[in-house]
Amino acid sequence: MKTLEGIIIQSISGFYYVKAADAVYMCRARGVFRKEKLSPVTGDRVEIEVDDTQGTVTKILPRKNVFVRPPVANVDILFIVSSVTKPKPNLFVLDKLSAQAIQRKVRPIFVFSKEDVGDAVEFVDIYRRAGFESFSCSAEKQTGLEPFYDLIDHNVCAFTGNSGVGKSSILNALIPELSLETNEISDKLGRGRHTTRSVSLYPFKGGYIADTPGFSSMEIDTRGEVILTDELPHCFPEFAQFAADCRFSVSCTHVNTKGCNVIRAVEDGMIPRTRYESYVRMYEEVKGLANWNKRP
Ligand SMILES: Nc1nc2c(ncn2[C@@H]2O[C@H](COP(=O)(O)OP(=O)(O)OP(=O)(O)O)[C@@H](O)[C@H]2O)c(=O)[nH]1
Ligand SMILES: [Mg+2]
Ligand SMILES: [Zn+2]
Repeated sequence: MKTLEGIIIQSISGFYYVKAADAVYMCRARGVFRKEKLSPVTGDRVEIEVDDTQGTVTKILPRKNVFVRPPVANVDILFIVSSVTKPKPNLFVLDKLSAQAIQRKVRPIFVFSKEDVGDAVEFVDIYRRAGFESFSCSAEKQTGLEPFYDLIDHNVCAFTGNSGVGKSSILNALIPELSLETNEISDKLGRGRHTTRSVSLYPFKGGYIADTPGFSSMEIDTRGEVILTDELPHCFPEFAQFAADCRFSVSCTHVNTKGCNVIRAVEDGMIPRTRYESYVRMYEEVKGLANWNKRP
């Protein structure tokens, strides 16, 4: 029996595959995690006790951050992937995912895939105007993939996005020997078929990329990932330079407020309107909750 330190590269039905000292060990988690309501996730740095190729995860090392959906830890960059068509981007979902990334101090980057079958310019532009990195690509035609090489360099990155947007296809284009399973989206429903079933890390350029199971748009409820109204404006960083000049700056919620400079910036075209609309919708969703929490 020896103790090693490693990283969880995959977790499937109760088993954790831990890469440590150049080997991969199939591990179970120590029972105590369940009692502590703590479960190891892909991306976790862990201590394991092993003999031969099997072992036990005995300790989760401190996390930089952790996402509930997809379950992945210690992420530097979150690639928020959507396809320009089939399925079409749902900007509210993208804005929610990026807000959750920012709240965890993870850098969100917007990727518009399948540029071979639709026009990505409008979408790419919204997020560039909002100050984010944003680009389009095609896994099919192998175009626009260069930014991944620069960005992934020594970082841990994760792909997220609806089922069928082409996350696994992009990974296959970047690392052809992976041959990950991909599937046509359903013609009838116009959605993906939930092909990828677990979160897995693949080594790339000194870092890792995580492929994750896509979700359906309906399923973007955010249990356990609520952003309260106080924090919400910070999750829309493009508001900051304007928020400073709101008439009642400290207390301005930027929602139907007289003298709000953020609203003015939206009207002047300085902040993309879709971003502001997502902000208001997220604000309305959590408004009651924040008040309840603030009660003495
Ligand atoms: N035209 C075109 N089709 C693409 C492109 N990338 C992926 N596809 C197709 O889109 C479908 C879904 O691709 P996947 O890679 O399985 O999507 P995914 O995001 O991994 O889906 P889940 O694993 O279910 O989350 C497949 O039929 C792919 O061939 C692209 O750049 N252009
Ligand atoms: Mg997939
Ligand atoms: Zn304001």
